Amino acid sequence: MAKEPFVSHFEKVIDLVDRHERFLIIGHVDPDGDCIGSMLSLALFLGARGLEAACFAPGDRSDLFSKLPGAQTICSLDEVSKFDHEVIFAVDLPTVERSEGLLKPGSDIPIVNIDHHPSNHRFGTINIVDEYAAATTMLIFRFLSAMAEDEITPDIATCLYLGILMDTGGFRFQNTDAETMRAAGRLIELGADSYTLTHDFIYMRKYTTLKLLAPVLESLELYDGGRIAIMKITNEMLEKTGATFEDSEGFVDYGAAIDDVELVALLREISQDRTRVSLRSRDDHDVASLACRFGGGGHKKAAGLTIDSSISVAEEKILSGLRSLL
Ligand SMILES: [Mn+2]
Repeated sequence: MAKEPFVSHFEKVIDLVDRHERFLIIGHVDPDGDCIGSMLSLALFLGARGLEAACFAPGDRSDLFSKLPGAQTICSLDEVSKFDHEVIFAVDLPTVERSEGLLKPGSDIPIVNIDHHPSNHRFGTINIVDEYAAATTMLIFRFLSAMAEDEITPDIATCLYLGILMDTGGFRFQNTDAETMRAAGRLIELGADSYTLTHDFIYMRKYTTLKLLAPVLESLELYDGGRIAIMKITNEMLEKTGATFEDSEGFVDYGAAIDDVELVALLREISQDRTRVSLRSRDDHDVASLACRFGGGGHKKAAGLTIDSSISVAEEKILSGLRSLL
């Protein structure tokens, strides 16, 4: 956590909440558990105050999220385009790109930018950005606690806990520090069901996920004496197994689990001339810097990007990019 505790920022946001009634909450493309947890916890908190909150994140998301409390506040682009919001919360969202034109920095509508990506562009009217926070929900939790901890219901605690759980990989990643565990403990006291969330979001795998895992592991190749691992998901694999790309959440970590592997890339064929790449780093290599070279972003140890070329051309580009990091 940053030394600056954002107290003065929180006061400004509390003032915004007190003076307005309609809030749009925007997350990043293909929202993950932290993004969804951030959006829903805020929406539930505002909703319980009699305020209107609508959530939107572009792209795809796991069906699993639809059973979370507050999931009904997630809207389509069509719905949010008609929503006459007065304030925007951008959560777990490092840049305004791919916000479907909803985020217009410099317009009359204030933007509260709450995020933990080091690559965050600080595009908000108020920026609560702390790259040392394990999850964006850690920052939302701090904000809601500053506003009114007694208004954090078990449903809100559940959504906040989910963000921490997912972004720490079930409390296994390096970002799992004492403050993360203290926050998780407090959220359990406030009603988050740790066992059920861990079971549903960390342990459980769909049948199609396991079917897809087989060819993806088969595709794994090691380079540079085993220091680099590259895995692939092709459309053919998805068709054969009946899986979707969302079923592959976490697959990249299998590559990182191999002894001696320092860098991992998982390439996903989107079309014949478009490839999505997830990167992971062990040790000290900065994959966010590589992702940025291709117009992507993320964290030092986990980043993503899209390349406008076929999966085989993308593989060559990424392999040489990863080699440049060694
Ligand atoms: Mn996050």
